[in-house]
Amino acid sequence: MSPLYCAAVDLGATSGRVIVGTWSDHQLTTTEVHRFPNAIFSLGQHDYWNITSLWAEVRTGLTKAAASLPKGATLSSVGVDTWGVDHALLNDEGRLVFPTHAYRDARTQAGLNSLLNTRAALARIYAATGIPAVFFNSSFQLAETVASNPAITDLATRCLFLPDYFNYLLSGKMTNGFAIASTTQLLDVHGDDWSREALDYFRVPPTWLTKPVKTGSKLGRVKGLPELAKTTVVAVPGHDTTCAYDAMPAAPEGGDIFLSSGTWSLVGFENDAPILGPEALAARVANDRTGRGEYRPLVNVIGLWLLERTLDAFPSRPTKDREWRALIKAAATLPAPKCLIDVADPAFANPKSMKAAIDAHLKARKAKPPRELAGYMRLICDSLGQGHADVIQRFQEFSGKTFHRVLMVGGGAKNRLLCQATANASGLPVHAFQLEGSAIGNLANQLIALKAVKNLAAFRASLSQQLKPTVYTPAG
Ligand code: LFR
Repeated sequence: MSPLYCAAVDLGATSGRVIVGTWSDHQLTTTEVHRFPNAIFSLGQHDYWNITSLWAEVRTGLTKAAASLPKGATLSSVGVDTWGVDHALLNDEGRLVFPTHAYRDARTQAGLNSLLNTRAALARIYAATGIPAVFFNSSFQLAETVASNPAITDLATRCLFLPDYFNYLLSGKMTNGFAIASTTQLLDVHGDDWSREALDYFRVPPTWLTKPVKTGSKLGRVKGLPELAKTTVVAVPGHDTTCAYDAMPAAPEGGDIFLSSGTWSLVGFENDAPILGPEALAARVANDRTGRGEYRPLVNVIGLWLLERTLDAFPSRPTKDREWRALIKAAATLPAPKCLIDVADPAFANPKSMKAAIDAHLKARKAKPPRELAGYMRLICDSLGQGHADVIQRFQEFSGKTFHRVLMVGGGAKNRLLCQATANASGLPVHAFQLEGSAIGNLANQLIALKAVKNLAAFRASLSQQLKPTVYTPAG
């Protein structure tokens, strides 16, 4: 059979990429054809995404993707995944009628506090949606938009989450995708449609949303890019974390806990049922869903955002691979910090200076801040390792499962200090895979939709044969 070519558009909060997947002889090979930085920008009191420039980068990437193919070959399909929760408000013509805020904007604080302070409502919304009250939820964002701009309910007729919006720009079709819908705190945790109760509580007009479509739906051919005129837009799980989890070379018999380590550390697993109740709510368990509708309980641990933002305070921050390796080596030779930071402290969500926030946190615990960058690196890796282990422990208690391995993907899987700290704190071997998890999961879902691969289990089996992890065994 001749090879099949697909393009994955994978947009993250700090960088985006377009990757071409070639499926040939039951194996996937990938080529990154375009990579670009992404960042939140502030205007006045608020934080936004630059949607126009992201769209320009997507177009550039797809043009490069088409140009990278052998003569006469075409891209069969394209799929888009992005970070969760953020969205675009549109009118019927598809015009943007409100700026696209970034989820770290502090505008949600008042709504969040009000829900956190009303115990009965908090429990009710968790029971209805399976999503805990976290500052970035689309629910709080939309509630704030409606409350502070009441005219928006006349101006906007549709709410598309970011992967839905890019799917629309590509195909001309407005849909809400299932996986991304499950990140909003507005989807019914027991069903496959929106939760009337949550929409009412947050005052989100139900007409803004349509019943979410599952992964694999074909949205039509790409419009406006002549090189891709024959390419089909496939609704993949629009949420990057869902795609990354789909790319986990998991054992078919279970026993694996997943860690997608990037800006966030996303610790979770696949389960037959949601994990609900007061303890799960207190532990901030988010019952995200796969693109097929299964449950994927997970906890957001703050992740390498801690490090990314701490580096802002150091002009000598590493940029090249060699410099990163030297920093990790220096951090590894330092003695283990006497006092770790509690990575669940909300003070680390979006401070003006991360270094100052860490120093203040340590001071409050009567501990001394590190003296140099390597010390911060060591402190952050060890503290994140402990944060990962705490979540794994809670998940074992909640689910009654015993996990045997941690499967780790994402940028953090390259950081041996972080991998080892996670193994040590959890007491489980960490299998770290060098793979662009989100893009690979995005491609896997396209191949399944194109019927080149039977199902996810078949894809994972083929990936397991192809990949060799680095294994970190717990010390001691
Ligand atoms: C990771 C991620 C997380 C989500 C966070 C905010 O990129 O998608 O899963 O909780 O971004 O959207």
